[in-house]
Amino acid sequence: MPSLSEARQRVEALRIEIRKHDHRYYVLDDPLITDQEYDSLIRELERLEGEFPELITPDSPTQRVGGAPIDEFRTVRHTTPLFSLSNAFEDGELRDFDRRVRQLSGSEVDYLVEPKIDGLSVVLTYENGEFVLGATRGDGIFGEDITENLRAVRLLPMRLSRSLPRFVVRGEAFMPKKAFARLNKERDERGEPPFANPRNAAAGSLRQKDPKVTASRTLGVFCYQVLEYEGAEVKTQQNVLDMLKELGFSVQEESKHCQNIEEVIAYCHQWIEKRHTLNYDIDGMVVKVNSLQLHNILGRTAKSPRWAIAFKFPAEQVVTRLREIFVRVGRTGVLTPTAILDPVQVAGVMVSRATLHNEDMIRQKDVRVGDYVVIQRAGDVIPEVVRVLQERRTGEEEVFQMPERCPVCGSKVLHQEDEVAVRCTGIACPAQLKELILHFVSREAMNVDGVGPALVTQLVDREFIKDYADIFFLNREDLLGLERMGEKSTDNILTAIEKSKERGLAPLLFSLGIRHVGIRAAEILAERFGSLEALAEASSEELTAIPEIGPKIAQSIVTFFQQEQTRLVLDKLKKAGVKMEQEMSAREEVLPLADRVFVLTGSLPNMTRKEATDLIKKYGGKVSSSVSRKTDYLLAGSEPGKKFERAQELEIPIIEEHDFLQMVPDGDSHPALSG
Ligand code: 0OX
Repeated sequence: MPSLSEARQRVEALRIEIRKHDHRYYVLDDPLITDQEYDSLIRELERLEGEFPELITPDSPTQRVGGAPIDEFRTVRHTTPLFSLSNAFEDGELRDFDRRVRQLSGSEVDYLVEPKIDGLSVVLTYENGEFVLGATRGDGIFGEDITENLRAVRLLPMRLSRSLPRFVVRGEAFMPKKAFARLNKERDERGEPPFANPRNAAAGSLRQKDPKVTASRTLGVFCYQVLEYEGAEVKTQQNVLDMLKELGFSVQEESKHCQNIEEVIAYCHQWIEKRHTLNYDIDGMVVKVNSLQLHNILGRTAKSPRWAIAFKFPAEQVVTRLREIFVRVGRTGVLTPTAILDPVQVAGVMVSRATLHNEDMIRQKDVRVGDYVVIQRAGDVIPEVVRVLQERRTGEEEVFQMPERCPVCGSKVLHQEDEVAVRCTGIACPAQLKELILHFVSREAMNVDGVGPALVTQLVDREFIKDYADIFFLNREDLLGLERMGEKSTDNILTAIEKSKERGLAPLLFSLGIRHVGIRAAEILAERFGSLEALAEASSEELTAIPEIGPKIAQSIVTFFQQEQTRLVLDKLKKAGVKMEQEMSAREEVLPLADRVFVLTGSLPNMTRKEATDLIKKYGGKVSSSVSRKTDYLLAGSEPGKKFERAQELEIPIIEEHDFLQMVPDGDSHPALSG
């Protein structure tokens, strides 16, 4: 272990290093190191701070996600109202603005021109140099307190480079275009609706009730206006930006000082062409009178300051013909329809494909094959179809049908009612194979130690494995021939594979990758059916009769076992000697309510609270007095109180006495049922 002073030096060096990489990544979009290398810096810092907690400071990059999830955002009244900008769409409007400004100020005027970030306005308050409050703009008078979420924004300083008694600054939060593209791709793959553009994605990320979700999103904030400050006089907007930078904020680097309005106009026009070269969306340029003294003289109208105006860029949408709709299968099995277009230039890039996201979107927009469509680049990254030109239809256009079978492996696809996504149900589908195998070997599933992403990639790419059952037929030579596989690691893996055959029914069921069957459902099913064969025979009715198995899980199980591929793979598992039954002794050992947390409310029809509590405890469960995310069931009687509402809010299963008695072994003969 290093000494305290060695640790302090290293911690400080790491923080500087990490901040430098944040800047390269978020502002310059030019990272110097890989994500893994970045993570290892963070981990090293976390480790040192773990060993020496006295070195933790609130501005450390590790201290970003503090708060627990909240139910509602607190409303905050802004200490200084936040005005919005008036807009100019044409050069003439900029000249009119300049004329007014010069008239009112009685002199020639110079300007500062800044790209206008298309994000959402936030207000940040620092007291004695520490970040204490972050709020959305809201209506300019009242905003929402999103402090905890803003803490998760890496680019935002939690402590200023010098301590000022009170400092309030306004900035724009945004999601970089690449991060937006990545997020929407993941959402498509998970069957979640995509965000329409980076601004919505940034707003959605900052309005998360759980700061951990915000922390998982890539966001930046550029600051541009000081709302409250006491200190040495600052004379111009240029000085404001310099001061913000010096205090540790990120500022947009492309602002320009212009001597007159013609220079302003020329600079704005340059950016109409250049806007797409930035890694974040800008929707115009903000033209500001440079002198802050003039800001006071010019004042404002009811809504906007007279010293600034936004020059808005023309929208970039183009029309082209949609020739075909092609269906791609993602790594989690979601089918994504993609439009194949006659190639056109959009925002400086040749485009020949556009995402249609999902079937619902195609129906909503009534997109047909052969249509003329308006396309635009959402966040300038992935082009999307905005709308159809109905007036150009000839009647020859064809309505698109989502295929009933996976275009990659031919298995049936499943479209569950409350989901937008359509998924392939094949368990040997090449598009999903790597994910399926990684899940199969993971700790809670078959727990095959030593098999990670790098190995799985090699096994699949070399076609040693075509489905997860093939793992059990790997031989020593196969493994030894792979990169970075020595004798010892090969033997360890072979031993782990052999051992996994004895994992038992519940982990096996979980490992199969049946949609919606998590580890808990797998345990319940193993308990009920006792063998894989028995489960494979179960009907939807039998399954839904089990209290915790809803129609969605049931449908997914039934479809799974109906597939030809499933049968082949399960046969192989059986041949390999994988244990597919639950041993009776194991079934009895596990108490039926082991670790389940119950909360009681209201009075039960036939039992006292004490009787119910004793029964829960007898079978391994616990009773808690209040409903939280840790609660598994609310056992509700008549006249339930607040706990009932809380359980509904948290979507915790609410059961009645009758359901409860079904969950315990001697429940059927309990006096409550007979009496
Ligand atoms: C931006 C941006 C927005 C604020 C109130 C008066 C001037 N989205 O990038 N607003 C302002 O300044 C306004 N500057 C900006 N850069």
